[in-house]
Amino acid sequence: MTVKENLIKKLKDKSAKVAILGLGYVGLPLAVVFGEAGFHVTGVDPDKRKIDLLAKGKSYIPDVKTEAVEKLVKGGKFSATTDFSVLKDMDAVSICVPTPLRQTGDPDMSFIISAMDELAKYMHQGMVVVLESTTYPGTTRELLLPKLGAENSLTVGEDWFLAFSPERVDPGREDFTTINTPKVMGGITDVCGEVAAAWYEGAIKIVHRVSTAEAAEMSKLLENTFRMINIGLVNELAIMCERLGVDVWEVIDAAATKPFGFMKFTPGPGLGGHCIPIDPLYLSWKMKSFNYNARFIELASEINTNMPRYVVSRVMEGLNDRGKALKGSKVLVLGAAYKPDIDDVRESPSLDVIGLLRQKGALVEYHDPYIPHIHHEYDGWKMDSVADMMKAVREADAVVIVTDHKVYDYAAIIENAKFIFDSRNASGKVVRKHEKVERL
Ligand code: SAJ
Repeated sequence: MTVKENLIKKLKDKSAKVAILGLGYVGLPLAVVFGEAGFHVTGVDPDKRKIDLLAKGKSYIPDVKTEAVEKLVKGGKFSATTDFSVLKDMDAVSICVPTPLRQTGDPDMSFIISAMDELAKYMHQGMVVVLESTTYPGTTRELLLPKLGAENSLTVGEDWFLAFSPERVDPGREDFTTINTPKVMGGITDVCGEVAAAWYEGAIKIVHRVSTAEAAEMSKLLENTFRMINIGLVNELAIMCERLGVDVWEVIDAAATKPFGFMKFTPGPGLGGHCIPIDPLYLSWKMKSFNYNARFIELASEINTNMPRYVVSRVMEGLNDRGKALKGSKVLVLGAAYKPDIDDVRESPSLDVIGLLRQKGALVEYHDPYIPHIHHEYDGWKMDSVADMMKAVREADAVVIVTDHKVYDYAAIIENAKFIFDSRNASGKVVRKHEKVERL
């Protein structure tokens, strides 16, 4: 029996030992899905707090139920450790580590490199490795292949197998989760793709094969670049409509009545999250090495990045129309999270809006039911969410709706506020037009 045949047999009968490197919002759900499919799973993460919680059978990821972790831990199907040496006994390893941007806007590959350097120490014949972290096309072949294979005198596609499979976890989503979201899989060689697909098919409903790791890497970037560019389009449309004196929300709702050939996106104060504002820049960065300027991405990113400044300019105009300068005015920002009804503040445009308001001398407070404290990573300021939101609404010269959390009573906010700038059309759910309210 060849190395490949032996490994495929172990993957199909679930005797293969599985390891997940990185136990965050991607890795932990994946570990649970593989464990519940019958594999023995070992999670590896340098964060001892995570490991200690998992050892007690507790989940720290809202999408992963503690009961699911507890059952797997008690059943001996899942354990977690900070010790990478467990990898010497593993057959199948999935790498689910962050790929953020550096402050310079370039890809930060440090998490992938450190996971890869650890794994390289324990590589052996008969392993399959799948990278899930969103990254630029070529990462799997240019970075992981030489480090994990050649340096260990292992021949890929014969002694070991390497593939890329983009993560598609949307935190908080309940209709599509790890197990029922189709999974794209592309190998360094066709055999690599076959082995990696055989592994994932044992746990995930639909595995969609592509011919190379690069095709899989690129498909993920298309998914999120598509969103970023279309959001940039409607953000620019909002600016054009304001100049034209046309209601952009009415225009978008009208266009969305078209039952085909149109997909609704809505303008906002900018792009937040750890995917949409970041993933496309991995592609444009890579294309620079081919002397190709990804103009769509650059332009959309420029428009989206400018939206916080545009929102502040609109607040300034609204106060001016009411005889007030922004400087010295009390401004309450509603919402710090990057999108409604979640507690994630990563890359949130709220932080930029608040920072710009502070720079212009406004007396700024914020409220977010999910986020009690915020701080600006580069500017260094810190703030606490106000305790009495409605009191702050009454006292503010301007209320800026930046994140349209469902829990807010927008009718009461309109009633108690002097002036509202609404960057999400949250007030539109209550009233189309109101003399106190201006919208993007
Ligand atoms: N946004 C807009 N207008 C829109 C949609 C989004 O301004 O029409 C803003 C949001 O407020 C947020 C940012 O863009 O600040 C990103 O929003 P998002 O809805 O794309 O949410 P994310 O960042 O959680 O994106 C994730 C992605 N999932 C993965 O990468 C696996 C994305 O591919 C999903 O399509 C998206 O969730 C989703 O559909 O919820």
